[in-house]
Amino acid sequence: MALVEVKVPDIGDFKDVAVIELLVKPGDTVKPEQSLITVESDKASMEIPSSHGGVVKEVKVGLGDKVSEGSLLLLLESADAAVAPPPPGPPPAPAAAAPAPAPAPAASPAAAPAAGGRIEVTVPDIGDFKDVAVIELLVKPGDTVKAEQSLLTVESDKASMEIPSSHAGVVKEIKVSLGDKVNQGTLIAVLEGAGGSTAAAPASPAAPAAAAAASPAPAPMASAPVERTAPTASLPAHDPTASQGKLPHASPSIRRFARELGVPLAEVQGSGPKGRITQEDLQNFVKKVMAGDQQTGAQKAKAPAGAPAAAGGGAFPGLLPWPQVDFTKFGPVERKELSRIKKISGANLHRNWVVIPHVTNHDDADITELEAFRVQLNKENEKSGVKVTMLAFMIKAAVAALKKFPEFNSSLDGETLVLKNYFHIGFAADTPNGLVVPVIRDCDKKGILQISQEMSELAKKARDGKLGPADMTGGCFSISSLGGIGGRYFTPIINAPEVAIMGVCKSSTEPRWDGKQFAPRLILPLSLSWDHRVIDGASAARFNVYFASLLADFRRIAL
Ligand code: CAO
Repeated sequence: MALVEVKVPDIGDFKDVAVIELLVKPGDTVKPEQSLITVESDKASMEIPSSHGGVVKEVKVGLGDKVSEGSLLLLLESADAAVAPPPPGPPPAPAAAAPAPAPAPAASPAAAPAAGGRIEVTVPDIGDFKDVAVIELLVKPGDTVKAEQSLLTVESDKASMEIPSSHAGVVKEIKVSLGDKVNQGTLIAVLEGAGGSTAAAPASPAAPAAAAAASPAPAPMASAPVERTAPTASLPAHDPTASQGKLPHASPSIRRFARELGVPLAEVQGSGPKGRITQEDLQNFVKKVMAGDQQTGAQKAKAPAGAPAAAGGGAFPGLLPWPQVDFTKFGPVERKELSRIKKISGANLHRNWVVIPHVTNHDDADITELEAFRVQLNKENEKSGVKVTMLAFMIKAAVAALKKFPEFNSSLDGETLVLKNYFHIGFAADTPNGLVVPVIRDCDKKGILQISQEMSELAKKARDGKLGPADMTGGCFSISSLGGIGGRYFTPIINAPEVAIMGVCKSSTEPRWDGKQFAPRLILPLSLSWDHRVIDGASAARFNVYFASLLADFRRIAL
């Protein structure tokens, strides 16, 4: 038994191509020419075969690694190292045991274009690909195409490739149909030239699109041959589990389209020949996800855990792009870049709003007596310089409510709830540059005066832009007060990883029935937003009722 190093053979002009699929693992027995990995460039992908048979001892590449000719792929324990020596010369055609040393199907030189005249586009040199079936027509009569733009996709047993146009122009006629077998030189389309200037130079074929420049050498699979195993779309491509097993059968353009939409191709049911995924299959999949009839594997796997990654991974297939509007068409505008704080807080608010299933419960607190007490306190403390605010009372009330309803003082860690035995309360502060949430620590151990003082110091620091990270981290629960401004109720966004936030608006004197008559009472509107993964509606209603009862009679806090 000899230990054999299996390397990437000559793959033509392909350099630094990404490994998108590992087809074997340590312990597997492989035969010579058996496909080991799949690599992919922008327009093509291929399977790389083994130079030897044997048992895989170690895989030396990982998903996403970039490889070139000579890169070490794996170590094999081979009983017959001599049987299939590693390729000193031209390799045993990669692309899974040689479906094709296809030179880049650089646009065929084709018939010389008379500027603005009729151009016949033929299949260029596609190496050993013979009698390959047309599986996809990418353009139709009337379309304007650029030189090197893909016109159709052909497919052999183990690879597929897009065939580019040799010239720019308008498609007059498509000369092949789905299922037709084509070879080098087969006429595929007739174009009306767009002046011929953009056409590929007949003598030296250009590389097909982004794929490596066409090497006239019979580079195995060089440019666009795209083996049929598709990389899963971007979403699961980053999810190692999704790359295991059989990958779907789809053309490069479909795979690219799927990646753009974030669709996991492995989950799409193909309706084409041999289960090939068509554009229609992809669109139907997206429609179903959008309609809620279907979840992607990533959604199924991650959503219940409540991990922010569920949304952070961008799992919104089919989401419409943001409208691109030229506002100057409608009137004069000026552009102003968002402040640093707005950029940071905006990203956090966006994530929290999208990831957390928010529910907001509204209630009222009668703060008639408390406000009278606060005014009285401030009169007494006038000389101390510390102004007692309603917010300080609300912070103390929040601590008491968190003690009574501990799930409000928690954070989700996957499927585990982390319950906190400390009481750090954040408060939203409006600053000229945007919203920040400084945190007052250990509010259970501090009195109203100390909390008021710390709050005023932190609010000043916030306005002066002097808050440090330590001033804004570690919060358990936040309060957002718009009381100094106005409004009735709103939906505050939970400050993750907290699970609830109390929003309060401006108190106003309202008539309230006291059992005998309507009496004027000072009413504070409350808006409690909570994370429905952790808290349920009954608990939220109880929390509000208790919180309001404390503000209505602050003596209860001592109970
Ligand atoms: N009802 C009626 N009046 C209220 C009130 C309420 N709920 N809350 C405060 N007030 C009064 C205060 O008593 C004060 O009146 P006086 O000047 O007569 O004493 C006035 O409104 C201004 O109060 P304030 O806003 O300076 O003080 P505060 O303690 O209430 O709030 C702070 C401090 C930092 C929270 C606040 O300045 C702030 O930035 N609020 C905005 C928070 C915010 O933007 N939230 C939205 C987040 S979601 O986008």
